[in-house]
Amino acid sequence: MEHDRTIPQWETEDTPVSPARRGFLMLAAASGAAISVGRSAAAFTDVPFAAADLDDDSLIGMYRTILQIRWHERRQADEMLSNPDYRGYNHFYAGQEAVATGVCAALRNSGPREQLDLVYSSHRPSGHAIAKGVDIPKMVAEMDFRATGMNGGYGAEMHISDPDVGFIGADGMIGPAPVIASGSAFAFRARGSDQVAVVFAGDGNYAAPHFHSTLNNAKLLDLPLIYVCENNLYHQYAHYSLSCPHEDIASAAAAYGITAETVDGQDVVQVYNAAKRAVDRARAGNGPTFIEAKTYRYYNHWGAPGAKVGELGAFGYDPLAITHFRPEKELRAWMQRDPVDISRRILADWGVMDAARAAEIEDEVKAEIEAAFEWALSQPLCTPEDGLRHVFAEGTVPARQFG
Ligand SMILES: Cc1ncc(C[n+]2csc(CCOP(=O)(O)OP(=O)(O)O)c2C)c(N)n1
Ligand SMILES: [Mg+2]
Repeated sequence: MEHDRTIPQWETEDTPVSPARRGFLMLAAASGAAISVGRSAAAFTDVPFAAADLDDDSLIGMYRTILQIRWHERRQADEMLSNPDYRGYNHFYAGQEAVATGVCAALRNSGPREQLDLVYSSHRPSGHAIAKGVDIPKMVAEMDFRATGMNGGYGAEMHISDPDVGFIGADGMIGPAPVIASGSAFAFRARGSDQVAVVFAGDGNYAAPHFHSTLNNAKLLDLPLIYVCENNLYHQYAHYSLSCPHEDIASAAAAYGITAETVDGQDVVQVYNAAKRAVDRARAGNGPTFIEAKTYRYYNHWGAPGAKVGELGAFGYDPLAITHFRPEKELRAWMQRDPVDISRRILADWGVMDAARAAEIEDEVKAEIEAAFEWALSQPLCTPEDGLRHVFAEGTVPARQFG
């Protein structure tokens, strides 16, 4: 289907957006005026022609992915709040969906393993996993320690992984993941492969030494590494200004000589554009990129305290908040710039999808997630012995010379 997203004759992919489209983008940016993302909201007006290389199906696919992440979380939060037999848990990603979705839409997520782009995730992994294309029912089963889960049920949230889609996995340690991801990027370069390694890490990673050594080495070796810093303002309960002297963490990356940009993490198109530029740069052998996405999480740091069944987000009470709570009005302001609403509005404006189709897709996603939970929660639980499987190699291992 053709629509007004087609590049007009006087506009090339390199020229800035047309005045009409810029007006729309400014309008979208203005809706975030209550939020202090200052520079990223202003940068909204400067984005080049948006997602020009994506066809309608891919654009709708991004909207669907955002919804899959959202409804998986809402369903899981409800399960945690209402079902005492449910063992699963999560560090919820709701509010940040456009970041994982926009980044992974620019990656190679299927095909032979040796051609896949790799994603290294964090302790907040389910959004990254869904965006990279993992099997959702199997992930849901894994999160509740079911034997048929993605990793046999003994990994659960903090250890989900699926190498078949290039999702290397969650990582409970704050710090090391970027170093490990840069190791993959080094391997790609050494092999002459055009694969790209992506690491998602929070604002809390800034103060870890790994942040700095990773960026230094990535630049020195021109590695095909994309560092996605999800700046959701807090690490657990501490505002990032307590551990980072920069308003934009991207400015720290720039000091290492790395191409760095700050994007509005609530706008999937803006995230996608930045990721696409970064992937093209990496595949062409032109080295690493740092993307700082300004975003916000709707639930508390871990689990569902403060949340209510059937309601999005968690307000106030959190037993883990030993210092202070984030202001409720800050959370409510960010919820006004919801990634689901923003992507729906953009696709409607471009004539890609009308309101009826958008609602239909949301219903399909809800049904898909419901079926995933129904299947997963009927699966057998793993046994204590399962925890010992895959620890030692079985059978005879041929002698191998290392080094
Ligand atoms: C080395 C280490 N120290 C402390 C922790 C406990 N911890 C888990 S998540 C977290 C905060 C991470 O904040 P951020 O990087 O901003 O990610 P976000 O939770 O906001 O997604 C901390 C301190 C840990 N997992 N690893
Ligand atoms: Mg954070």
